[in-house]
Amino acid sequence: MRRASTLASSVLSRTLATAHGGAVSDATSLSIQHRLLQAALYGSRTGNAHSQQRWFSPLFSSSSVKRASVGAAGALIAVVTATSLGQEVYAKESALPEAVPKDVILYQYEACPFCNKVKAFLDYYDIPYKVVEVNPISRKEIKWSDYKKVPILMVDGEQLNDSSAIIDKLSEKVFSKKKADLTSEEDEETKWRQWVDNHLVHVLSPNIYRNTSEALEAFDYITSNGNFSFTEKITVKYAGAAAMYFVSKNLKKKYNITDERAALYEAAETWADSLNGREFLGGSNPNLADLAVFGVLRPIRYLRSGKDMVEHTRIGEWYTRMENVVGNSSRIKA
Ligand SMILES: N[C@@H](CCC(=O)N[C@@H](CS)C(=O)NCC(=O)O)C(=O)O
Repeated sequence: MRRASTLASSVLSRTLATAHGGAVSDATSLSIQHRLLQAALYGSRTGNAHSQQRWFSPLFSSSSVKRASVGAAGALIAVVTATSLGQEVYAKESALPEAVPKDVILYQYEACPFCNKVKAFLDYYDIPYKVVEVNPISRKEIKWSDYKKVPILMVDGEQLNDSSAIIDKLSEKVFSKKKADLTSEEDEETKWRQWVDNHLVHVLSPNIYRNTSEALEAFDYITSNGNFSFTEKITVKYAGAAAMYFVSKNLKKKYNITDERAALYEAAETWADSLNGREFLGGSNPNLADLAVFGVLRPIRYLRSGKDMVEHTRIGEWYTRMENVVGNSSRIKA
């Protein structure tokens, strides 16, 4: 009990530091965001079959996907991906086998938007990866690292930090692309990737933390999911609910958001406009910006906020195309 109250005060004090603009604000709020997201995701009951499968059994799903190689060009192979439900068919790009790193390990929180951004890239390009789920309170799984956030990606023994930097580095490795050789399409891609990091991710937290019912639904569920000890599970449920109040208010102030749902809808509409009639920002295939937007939205898509977003904006069709083209996870057993 004593340990529980110590944990509670630790979670709460980290959160209060956030609420008062302390130095740990982003790290703390995102840590708690992870817990909330994870809980709410697993608690989601009305998501479509595709997403349910992804979140409830992401590993080794027997393939409902038919893939047929339709030729190789340069470093890329186009692969046709079709779901067993006979949904739309999209060309999927894969790295040539010899360019794929042999040993990839992702240190992550299951529902962290930045981690999901990296996973969207790995899944889309069929790069096999193992996952180490980090305990967000002790972070003992990354004790060995000087960098204390997730995602951390180990690629054939090399440590890569920060989602966008990880994706840049992986793209270079797998596609031999240099940033200096940007075409105008890649310029657009860069601009929108920055929009994801500088704007979109900041709109997500206030929506997820919006009110006690959304938060409590999530925290109820989190007590039975995630990488937490027994004591932590009990503690996080109560300390987390209290913490949410402060985190949510602080984040709204920090990012100048008055109506969080309106801000989310506006971001979704802005993204829909950016497509300008194209299937993806990248044209007939997703580019890194498509993957970034999809990755950070994936954890919230089947929460109340994500459902509201799809119901009230034009982002839904693009999102469904992304689900189809990204396909099953390329995660392998650790
Ligand atoms: N800019 C980083 C942000 C990473 C980040 O803030 N991750 C959060 C989890 S969503 C984190 O690890 N926070 C530290 C903590 O939980 O203590 C990225 O894009 O990877």
